[in-house]
Amino acid sequence: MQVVRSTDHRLHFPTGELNGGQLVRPFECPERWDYVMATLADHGFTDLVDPDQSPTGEAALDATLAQIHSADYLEFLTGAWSAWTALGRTSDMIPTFFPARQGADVPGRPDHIDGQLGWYGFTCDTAITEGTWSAARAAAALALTAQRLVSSGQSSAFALCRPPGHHAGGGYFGGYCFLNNAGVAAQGFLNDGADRVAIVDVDFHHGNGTQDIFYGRDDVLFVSLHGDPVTEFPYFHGYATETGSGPGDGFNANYPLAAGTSFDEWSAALADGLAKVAAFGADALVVSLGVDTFADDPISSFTLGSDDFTAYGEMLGAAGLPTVYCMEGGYAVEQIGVNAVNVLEGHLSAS
Ligand code: SP5
Ligand code: ZN
Repeated sequence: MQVVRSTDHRLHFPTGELNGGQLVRPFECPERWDYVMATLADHGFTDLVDPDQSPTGEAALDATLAQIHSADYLEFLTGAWSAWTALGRTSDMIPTFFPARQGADVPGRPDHIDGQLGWYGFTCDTAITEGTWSAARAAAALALTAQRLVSSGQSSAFALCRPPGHHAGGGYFGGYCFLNNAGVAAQGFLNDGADRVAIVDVDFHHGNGTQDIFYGRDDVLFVSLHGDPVTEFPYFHGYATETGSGPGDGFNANYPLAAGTSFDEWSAALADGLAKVAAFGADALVVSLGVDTFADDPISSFTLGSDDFTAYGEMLGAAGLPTVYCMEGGYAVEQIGVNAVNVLEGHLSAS
């Protein structure tokens, strides 16, 4: 399996994250990438690929981003840091002010950058820094490059995305995410001729951004297994009652699971989700690969052990679909390499 990666991820590293009322060192940190790379090397994943950042590649990325994010949101991300520093500010950008009720009654986007941060951001756990836009673009380029490899005949590929993407919606950032990398890969498959694409999100947190992007569409089936939003981030979405809207009704499947969920219960939900993928008749599969379901993850509450990651990688591989894996969360930093690589090895042994 080829691995698409870029050192540009280092351009994004905020100094702090607001967690439980305190500014802490971000859980989503650059060392995560180092541990995954080191474990990949140890396990013989040595076919490393650069993202396509040629002018053609960049143009393809822009075209695909425009299909899943709004133009005004992309423009905001592009210019956010200059708008911030124009005020003489030098610290990381963290949203402070939000429209009540998600802006339902707000006449329009404010002009001040502080207002825009709350307009486009939905959390205070995610800061924008000088290099965030470049890093987020590079991560999305990894996803698109991995998809291109698979559409051109590889059976699977791994995009080592950082920052992650599944909390980024059509017009918002948060949950450490800015651009929806898995959404880019899914849209890329459709653009290259697939009729139906399934996204299976195994990150501990609900992929609210991916759900948002594809909620009204019937060409992308979204399946997410996650901590029950009654008690877990992102709190406001991820309920089983959210099944899609309009033509997308029936193409969104959420599996909220209680704190303490074991691998037996979790894998039963995955089996159910994969049966939906099979019934849907997907031409390709995108996996939002967060490994924060691990028992020792510092911000999550499931109980998977490292061997369980191999077991569910086999289930994903047995689906027999052309597959792109996009890295999402996982914050037990020293174990995220082995957990992620176990999934890839499980996939390869079963496909
Ligand atoms: C990509 C991804 O995994 N993003 C997750 C963002 C979660 N940020 C908020 C974390 C809230 C943690 N609450 C800790 C509760 C400890 N039991
Ligand atoms: Zn997560």
